[in-house]
Amino acid sequence: MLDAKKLAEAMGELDEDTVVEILNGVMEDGGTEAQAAMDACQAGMNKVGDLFEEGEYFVGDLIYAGELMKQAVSILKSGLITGGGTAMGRMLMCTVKDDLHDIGKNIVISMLEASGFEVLDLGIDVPAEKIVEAVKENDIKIVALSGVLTLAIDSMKNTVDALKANGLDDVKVIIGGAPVGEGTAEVVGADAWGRSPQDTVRICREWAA
Ligand code: B12
Repeated sequence: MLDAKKLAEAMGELDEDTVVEILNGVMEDGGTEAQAAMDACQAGMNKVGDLFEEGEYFVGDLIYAGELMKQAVSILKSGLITGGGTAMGRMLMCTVKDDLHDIGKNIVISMLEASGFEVLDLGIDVPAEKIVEAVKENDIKIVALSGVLTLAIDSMKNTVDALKANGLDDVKVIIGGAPVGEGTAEVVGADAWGRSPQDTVRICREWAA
């Protein structure tokens, strides 16, 4: 049985041994609690963010936290994957300009791929023009934009504006990441927003159907 509180605390304290031990235990038990474990890891990451803001952690700790989270995702991956691997077509995803965070993006991409999408991953810090170019070149109909910094909202808006300015109004855009919430899609001009990888999969599958 997963001890979510202990896992979140271990993640927040960057206690790699305990995190890995708990996660391996979850997978040895069949992986049914993989999503709950992922949520606990994310709660731990929030703690890391708080400690960084309070001046207790430094950028080195954020980098270490990022590596630990990547390790967590790789251990839990097969348990997070939801069924439905029929071919859903190609889409594009990236982290928007000026934002270098990619852990959330990579989790979302793993889930999209597991649900049958072929995802063109443009990486991090991607300017609007590069997204427009890739959409045109690859005849993309769905774009997913990720961003964790508050300033990512501006970059998302610039991207949607650039798509429209290039006549790509029929391209569906979904946005997500920590600063994105109710009402952000409207501000940005996106078609939808999502809180989780599961939201992204559900919405993109509806669009691709
Ligand atoms: C790890 C980390 C880093 C690592 C990133 C490593 C990497 N490869 O990504 C490094 C060290 C590089 C880093 C750098 C910085 N960081 Co940082 N970082 C974090 C930290 C601790 C965790 C982020 C994370 O990975 N979370 C876990 C993932 C899984 O969550 P997520 O990204 O939100 O994604 C989930 C959902 O949002 C959703 N989702 C994500 N994308 C999408 C997309 C769609 C379409 C949908 C539907 C859903 C969706 O699904 C995901 C899975 O559930 C956060 C603190 C926090 N509480 O988040 C700070 C944080 C984001 N960082 C912060 C800051 C300030 C910085 C720096 C400026 C620090 C500095 N002084 O240099 C730099 C900025 C660099 C830049 N230009 O981007 C601030 C941002 C403040 C703000 N509001 O703008 C935070 C909040 C810390 C804090 N509390 O101060 N950081």
